[in-house]
Amino acid sequence: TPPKGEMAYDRYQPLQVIYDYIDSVAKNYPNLVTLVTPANSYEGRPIKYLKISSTNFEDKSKSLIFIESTTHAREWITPPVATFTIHKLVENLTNPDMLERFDWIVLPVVNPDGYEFTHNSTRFWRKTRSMDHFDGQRCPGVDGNRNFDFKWNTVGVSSNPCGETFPGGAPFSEVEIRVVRDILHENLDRMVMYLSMHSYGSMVLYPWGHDGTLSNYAFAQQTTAVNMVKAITVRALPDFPKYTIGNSKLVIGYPTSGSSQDYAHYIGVPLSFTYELPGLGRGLLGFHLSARYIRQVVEETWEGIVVGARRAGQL
Ligand code: ING
Ligand code: ZN
Repeated sequence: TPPKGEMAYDRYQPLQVIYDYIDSVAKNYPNLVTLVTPANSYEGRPIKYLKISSTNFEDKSKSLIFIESTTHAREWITPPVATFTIHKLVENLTNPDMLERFDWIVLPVVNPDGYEFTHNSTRFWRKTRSMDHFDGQRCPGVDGNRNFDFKWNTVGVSSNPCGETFPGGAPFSEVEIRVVRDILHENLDRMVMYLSMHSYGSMVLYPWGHDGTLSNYAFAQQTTAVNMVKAITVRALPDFPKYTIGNSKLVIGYPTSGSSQDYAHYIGVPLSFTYELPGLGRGLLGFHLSARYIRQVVEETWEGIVVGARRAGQL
């Protein structure tokens, strides 16, 4: 039987089940967990995250790690990774150093409107569902991972509002992305690592995405990523794709501007990674990893997070 409160990881869950889980964790562990609902999405759904601390989060005495997922609606393997991280920190603390040494913020669904849309209407929707951008064209949605204010709207974006990588009418036009921005800034002085969960491709990526150059932290980023991937690989299924590591432009093969990974690093987070979690198959099918692999992916990814945290704590 699963430990107290654990969500089911044998199927992909709608938003309400994820939110019920977050709410129940906050209710059952008030000394460890604080639920924050900083804003509602464009369509009015709450955006929820947990602050997790074994001491007092507001003391700001520990280094902090921030994990978010589901900026892109169709990347269904990412919210289970976030809720499983919560589970391992709060309900099943097999790695007590993770709470002794760090406070955590976990935001499982950055884009609740898009996520619900993929469940109720269009499985492979990527963007938000906002309709504010300019005149004429009636296409909803902005690519949240092109909406941050670093090199915004310069490369790797679609100027067409109907495009998958439309960066919005202005930087931070999306309320969902302003939530991520505000978490980064509010906790910047002690944030040692930021993980942005995406799928798919089995990659750990780091800045700079816009031009493929390396930051001053490239050595720490590369060695941390290598260690995270080693830990994942120990637990990985032998016939799953092998993880690759590196600068996002060089590894993925296309430039990106306005990404959260680059923005976080630009404002001063030393270790800022994009995880491309595993997918099988090609094209859109890769976003629809069979639910039988959810538990495998969340458990192996947790191993990577633990090793990354330990490394971040040594910087
Ligand atoms: N991939 C990411 C994207 O937003 C990425 C890859 C993220 C590249 C951050 C560079 C920086 O396109 C997916 N699958 O969303
Ligand atoms: Zn993505």
